[in-house]
Amino acid sequence: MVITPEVGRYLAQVSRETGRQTGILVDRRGQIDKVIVGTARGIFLPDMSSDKSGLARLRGVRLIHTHLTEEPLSDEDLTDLTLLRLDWIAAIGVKSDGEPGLVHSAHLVPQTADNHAWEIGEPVSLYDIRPDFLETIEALEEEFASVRRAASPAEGNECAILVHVATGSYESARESLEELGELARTTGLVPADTVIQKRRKVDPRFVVGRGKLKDLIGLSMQRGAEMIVFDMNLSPGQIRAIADFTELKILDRTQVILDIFAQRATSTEAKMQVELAQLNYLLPRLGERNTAMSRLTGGIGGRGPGETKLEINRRRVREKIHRLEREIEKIGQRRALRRSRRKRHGLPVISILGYTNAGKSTLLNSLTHSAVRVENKLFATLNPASRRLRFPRERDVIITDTVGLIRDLPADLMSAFRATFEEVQDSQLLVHVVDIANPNFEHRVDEVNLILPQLELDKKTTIVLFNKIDLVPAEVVSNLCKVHGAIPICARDTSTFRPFLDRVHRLLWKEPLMAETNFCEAGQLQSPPDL
Ligand SMILES: Nc1nc2c(ncn2[C@@H]2O[C@H](COP(=O)(O)OP(=O)(O)OP(=O)(O)O)[C@@H](O)[C@H]2O)c(=O)[nH]1
Ligand SMILES: [Mg+2]
Repeated sequence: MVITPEVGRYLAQVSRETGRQTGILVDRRGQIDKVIVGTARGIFLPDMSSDKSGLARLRGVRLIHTHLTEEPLSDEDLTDLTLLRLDWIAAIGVKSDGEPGLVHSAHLVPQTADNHAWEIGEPVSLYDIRPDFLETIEALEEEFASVRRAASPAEGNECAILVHVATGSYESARESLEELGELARTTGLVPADTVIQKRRKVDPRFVVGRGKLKDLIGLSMQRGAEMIVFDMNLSPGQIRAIADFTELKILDRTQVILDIFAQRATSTEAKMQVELAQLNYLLPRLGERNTAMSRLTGGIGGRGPGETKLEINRRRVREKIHRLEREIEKIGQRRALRRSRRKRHGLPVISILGYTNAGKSTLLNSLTHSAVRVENKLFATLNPASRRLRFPRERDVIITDTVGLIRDLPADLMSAFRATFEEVQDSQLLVHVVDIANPNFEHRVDEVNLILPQLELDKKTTIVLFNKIDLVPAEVVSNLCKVHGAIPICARDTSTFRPFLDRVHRLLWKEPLMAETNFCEAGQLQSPPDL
């Protein structure tokens, strides 16, 4: 039984006598967990955040309360239902003689056509409430579980709702969300839904308004998501406030990018750099003990920086940061030594850089017949690779591949990876690779041009390469190249390299590539032993 008529009648009588709403929270076994006395208009539920039944699941508790004027469920009632993920909410109307009237009720539902998180039942008399309550709730739980399973097919893949708070245009919001979706998928999350909220100003506490947060909780329930990823960087306070309010795991863009880097890092140096960035990100977020913190430090799929699985505290994190900084500096010194050895060889250095996934490593591989990791994934390269390339007349150059750049590169990562870009500062020539098959390539060019000054690379001679021309109609390519002063290439096809290599040759040795050099056919490019 949802509620026995005796208890219902008793609640109604008490309410009539006191002139206040009264309610009970009942668990699945039918035990009354709490009794609550409200005001004439409403009822305030106790804080239940400590007895969580698990994210994105029903709480296992139903609320049965009274309404003095037999009014239907209020907005506050429906908010309680969603926020607390109650099994069921019912309002027993109280007649003037203290007898129970109609019972209004609602429960949460997975995906509905009209996108409401709840379903409101027909009002019935207390004596007509369906007796098969438990079965209904169990069936509902099963439905929620199957939504969750459908949303994240692989074990361990967490489902997330992606949220963009748009203070600018809708177009740029969509573009940015698309990229966040790519980032999320790269890190192993399954984007279950995306939400764009237009706001004049970001709410300083909750980023979006409380009403929107409530919708997000409903949506996450419906989609089986246990996590919300914000397409921006959140302050520690914002993450805490939102996580406390929603009881969901809250991530921001920085965390997603850090997680990708953490998964990608293979060399000791890259691992240390990423861990340093993660710890720097974490430090200001380690506050007082707080439920939001465990969600926060847990990272994605339980991955966090090295030691977070153990007991963490600020002092230990600080110590670790100092240790890492010292070690990274030592590696930097060794790198400097290598650099100076190269300088003694007097070889010119060409650095390839550009937005992530533009085709930088593919270009390096094709130029030097090497096998640097190429992947249709973001941040495939974390360890910059250098190779030697021989031009005619035994003219050798060093070609260096770099870590991909991205919009709003987290500051902590930026400083961690600054060292790898130091090498690039020695280069005579920069090659900026652009994936023109990406519809947003122009914005990406702008983003890279914004980052270059931060890496002190904006004064260098730069060749802009428009890559992946095999995916774009030829006349579009030639127009775009004219407008942007770029050179077209297909990084996978060395036969397209001639104009590019000719430009390199002119810039480095002030003379064109010899006409007779059949330089561009595969096999003609030489790559002598590496340094
Ligand atoms: N169709 C086509 N695909 C290309 C071309 N160049 C690269 N790709 C593909 O683009 C994807 C990314 O290539 P990468 O060379 O890994 O790109 P990257 O710039 O090094 O990327 P990160 O290291 O992740 O920053 C891979 O799937 C490549 O096969 C091209 O000219 N044409
Ligand atoms: Mg790469």
